[in-house]
Amino acid sequence: MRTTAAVAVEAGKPMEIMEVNLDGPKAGEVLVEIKATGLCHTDDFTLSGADPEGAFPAILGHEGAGVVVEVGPGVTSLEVGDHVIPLYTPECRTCEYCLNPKTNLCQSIRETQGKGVMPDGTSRFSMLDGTPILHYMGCSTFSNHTVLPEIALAKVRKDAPFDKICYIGCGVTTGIGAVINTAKVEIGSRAIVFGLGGIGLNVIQGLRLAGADQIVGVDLNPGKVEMATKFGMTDFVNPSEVSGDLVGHLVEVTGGGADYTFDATGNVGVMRTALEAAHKGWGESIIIGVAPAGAEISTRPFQLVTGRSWRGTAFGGARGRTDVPKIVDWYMDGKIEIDPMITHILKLEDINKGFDMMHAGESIRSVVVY
Ligand code: NAD
Ligand code: DAO
Ligand code: ZN
Repeated sequence: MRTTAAVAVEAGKPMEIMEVNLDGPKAGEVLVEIKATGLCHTDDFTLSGADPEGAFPAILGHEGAGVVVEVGPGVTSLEVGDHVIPLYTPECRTCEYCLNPKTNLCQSIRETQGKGVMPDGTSRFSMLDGTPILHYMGCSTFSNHTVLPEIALAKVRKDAPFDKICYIGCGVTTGIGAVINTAKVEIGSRAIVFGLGGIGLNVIQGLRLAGADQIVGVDLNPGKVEMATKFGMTDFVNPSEVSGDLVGHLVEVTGGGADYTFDATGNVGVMRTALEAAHKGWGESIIIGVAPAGAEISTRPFQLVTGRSWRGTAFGGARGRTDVPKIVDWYMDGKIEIDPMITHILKLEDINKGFDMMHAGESIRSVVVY
C-alpha cells in the first residue's frame, strides 16, 4: 500500500512529507493505522544526528496510538479494529529478560530494532523509487500507517482518545514509571526533578501519586513553573538564579538532600548535580535523560561510598503490554492527567514546526493528529 509519512532523509535536515510504499505485515506482524503521535525530545535527538544508533533515511516517531488494520499469519493476541499503542520496549514474555522481574528490557527483537529493520532483517517502508526507508525504535509513528511486531503493541480500551493516550506510548509512562517502578518512591519522600519538560512533568505527577511530601523542580526556563506547579511541584529552583553551589542550595532546600532525584534533561553535568543532591546514606538518583553520543558521567566515588546510588530507567521500567493498558485506565478514571500537557495539536505537514516549538521551549507536548 501507499501511505503518507514524514521522512527523516538526512541528519540535521527538516523531515520531508511524502508518499511512501508500505509492505503488508509478515508472520507475527501487524499493520496499524496511526491516529495520533506525540513529538518527543528523543526523536529530535535522533534527527539532529547526535544519536549513535541514528541511521537515515528513516521514519521517526515512537509515541503513537492507532487502530489495527491487518494482522499477519500467526498473530493471536490482536485483531482488526483493536486500539493499540506501539511499544519501543516490546514485551515478548518469553525471553530471558522478560522472565526476570528485575528488568523491562525485552531483548527478543533488540538487535534488528536497533538497526531500523523488522525481525526478519528487512524494512517494510520504501520510497516510491524503491529506496528502502528504515524503521525507528520499532515504531515509526510519523507515518499514517506502520507495521510492528505483535509483541510491540499494547491493546488498549476503545473509548480512550488517541490524541491523549499516544503520550502514554513514551512520556507519561516513562515519567510516572520512573517513580513507581524504578525508584519505588515511598509516601512522605522528598524528591528533586531536574528538567520540567514532557518527561519531568510526568515524574512530578508520579511523585504526587506516590505521596511525596516535597517535590522540588529544577529548570533553566521559568516558563515551566506554572505547569509544574499544577502537577504537584512544591518548590522551584532556577540554577541561573542560584549564586554559589547549586548542590549545597538543593541540599538546604530539601533539609539535608533528597530521598530521590531524577534527571530528565539528558545533560551529564545535571546528572552529577542530581546524584550529589541525593541524601547521604540513602538517596537514590535516577537517570532518565538520554545524553549525546560519547558523553560520560562522573562524580567522586566517595559520593557512592557514603550511601548514594545512581540508577537509570528506560520506558519507566514498564512492561508495555501489561502496564500500558493499566495506565490508559488510570487516565480514563481521572487518576492521572494528560490533557494540559498536550499544548499543541498539529497536522503532519506541520511536524517540523512542532520541533521548532520544542527547541524554543514553547511547548510541552505537540501531538500530530492524522
Ligand atoms: P524536553 O525538551 O521537553 O524537556 C527538557 C527540560 O530540561 C526543558 O524544560 C529544559 O528547559 C530543561 N533543561 C535543559 N537543560 C537544563 C539544565 N542544565 N538544567 C535544568 N534544566 C534544564 O525533553 P523531554 O521530552 O522531557 O525529554 C527529557 C529527556 O528524557 C531527554 O533526554 C529524552 O531523550 C529523555 N527520554 C528518556 C526516556 C527513557 O526511557 N529513559 C524516554 C523518553 C525521553
Ligand atoms: O535493550 O539495549 C536495550 C535498549 C532498549 C532501548 C531503551 C530506550 C530507552 C531510552 C530512549 C528514550 C526513548 C524515547
Ligand atoms: Zn522479551
